[in-house]
Amino acid sequence: MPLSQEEIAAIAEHLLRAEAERREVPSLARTHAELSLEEGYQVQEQIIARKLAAGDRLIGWKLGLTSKEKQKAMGVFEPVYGAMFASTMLPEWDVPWGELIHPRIEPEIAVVMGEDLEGPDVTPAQAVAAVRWVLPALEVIDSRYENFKFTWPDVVADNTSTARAAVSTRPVPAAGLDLATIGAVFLKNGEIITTAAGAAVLGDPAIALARLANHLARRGQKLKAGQLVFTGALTAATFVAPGDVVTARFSAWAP
Ligand code: OOG
Ligand code: MG
Repeated sequence: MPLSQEEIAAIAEHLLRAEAERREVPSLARTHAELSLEEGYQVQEQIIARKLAAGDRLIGWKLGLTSKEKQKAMGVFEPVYGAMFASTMLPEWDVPWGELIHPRIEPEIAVVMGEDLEGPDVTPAQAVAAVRWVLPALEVIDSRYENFKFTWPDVVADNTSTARAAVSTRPVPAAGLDLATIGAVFLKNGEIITTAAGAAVLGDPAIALARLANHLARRGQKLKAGQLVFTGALTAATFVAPGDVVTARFSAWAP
């Protein structure tokens, strides 16, 4: 049975409360086994609306579960789309432990749109042509669900675990840059955890960007010039504890 608007709103409230109180909650699959993907996005839209009503600002969007490594790690084999807010962005490269539940960190290629990009039927070539800047980035994800255990609709409802993120202060012009062959080395406390290339993201982050624009079109939205997009982690996320130092080195920015 489809959920009522009241039930959708109640789930959004429940997840926002978990975030505010830094408390993990059981997977919705346990309480709302019937939650559909469409309803997951409706919950996410409620969360976005409530954050904006509380004074936050939408600064862009993200994809998640775009790499095989992430999909295998989380057991969800489809990309997901979520929103990023002014409050998501970290002013310093410091994890605010006291504000989070059980953060994990992952390396991403982020882009800044130079032009609006509106679906449907956006191609990867059109998507990449609308990008102005490319930025190496780290995303701090913090699923509101116990032990990061979620289903596809669950993670969508939870705004795809969005918590915090940081981007490099050294943007590189997108023109002439092949996103698929950007190499990345991901380190924790000086040890290499994983290595990857941009192609880990659905074959090319440009494909991810086109899929995001087409997804947004289905939801009556578009990518706007100036918006930031996180195209999805290149590798599985790493657990972190206070004192850990996580670094991502990207080839386009090699010294
Ligand atoms: C879901 C969010 C995934 C990514 O880049 O793959 C994500 C999660 O793993 O908690 O942000
Ligand atoms: Mg991510």
